[in-house]
Formats: sequence, structure tokens, C-alpha cells
Amino acid sequence: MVHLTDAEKTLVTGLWGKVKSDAIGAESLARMLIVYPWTQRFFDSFGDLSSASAVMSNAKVKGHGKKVIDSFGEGLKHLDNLKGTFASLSELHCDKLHVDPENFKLLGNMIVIVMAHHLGKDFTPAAQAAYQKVVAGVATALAHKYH
Ligand code: HEG
Repeated sequence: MVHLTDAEKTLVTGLWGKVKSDAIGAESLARMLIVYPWTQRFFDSFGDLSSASAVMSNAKVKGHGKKVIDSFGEGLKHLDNLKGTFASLSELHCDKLHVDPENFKLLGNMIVIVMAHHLGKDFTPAAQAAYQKVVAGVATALAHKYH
């Protein structure tokens, strides 16, 4: 169970308002696919993922990145109930999509890295620590219904 202090929650939601979440989603998903190429196996229908530039400019990657980050952003509104918030998505990723839950951690780390790039010095060590807790909590919640 992830626990954030009130100060951390304020940091998390405040900074989320400062980023272009669509860009964060698209870039994080693309970078995951490039840096951990075995994650591409879940995205057979996405077309050309054959090079870093193909991944970065792939419209389906951008579209799916937005879907994922909108869902992540919704989770930020329910930091005290991530397991409940992501319960049905956890079932979907387990039962229908067969996504190895280790991948949630890989994407979560990528989200933190991309946020650091976008926010620069606004992403203070305290903010980074708070986001690290959030992505870990989301990964745990998404893995919760696996069996
Ligand atoms: Mg998943 C679909 C959220 C990580 C692979 N993911 C989806 C959908 C959402 C979502 C909202 C659409 C569900 C629907 O259609 O009802 N995903 C989501 C979050 C995170 C995540 C919030 C982590 C922060 N997903 C993730 C990872 C992988 C993955 C790490 C694989 C490495 N997701 C995946 C696939 C689909 C979704 C293959 C179906 C894509 C499609 O065919 O449209």
C-alpha cells in the first residue's frame, strides 16, 4: 500500500497540472518500447515499431499513450484507493491482454524519467520521490488482480 503525505499529494497534483499529459503518455510508452524492446510483443497491431524513430512517430503509440496516461491521471485523483481504481484494468491486463505485470514497473519508471525531462528543475527531489511512490502504487494496483 502506497502512502503519501499530504505535502506529497499536493506536489503530485500540482505538478500534474503543469505537464502536457498527452505528450508524457506518448513519450513514456514510446521510450518503454525502445528501451525494453520485448514489450513490443503486446502491440502486434501497432504497425511499424522497427526503429526508435518509427516508434516515436507511430500514431498508434501516441493514441495508446494518451489512453494510458489519461487512466494514470485519473488514478492521481484516487491516491488513497489505487487498488479499487485499477481493479477492472488489472483484470483486463491479466485475463485478456496477458501483460506481464513487471512491465507496469518499467512503464512507471519511464513516466518518472519523462516527467523529469519535461519539468526540469520544477521536478525537485521531493517531487520525484513522491512520483516514484505513485508509479509504484499504480503498478502494484494494476498487478493486484493477477492470479
Ligand atoms: Mg495498458 C490497454 C491502462 C500499462 C499493454 N491499458 C489499456 C487500456 C488502458 C490501459 C486504460 C484500455 C483498456 C480498454 O480498452 O478498456 N496500461 C494502462 C495503465 C498502465 C498500463 C494505466 C500503467 C500505468 N499496458 C501497460 C503496459 C503494457 C500494456 C506496461 C504492456 C507492456 N494495455 C496494454 C495493451 C492494451 C492495453 C496491449 C490493449 C491495446 C489495444 O489493443 O488497444
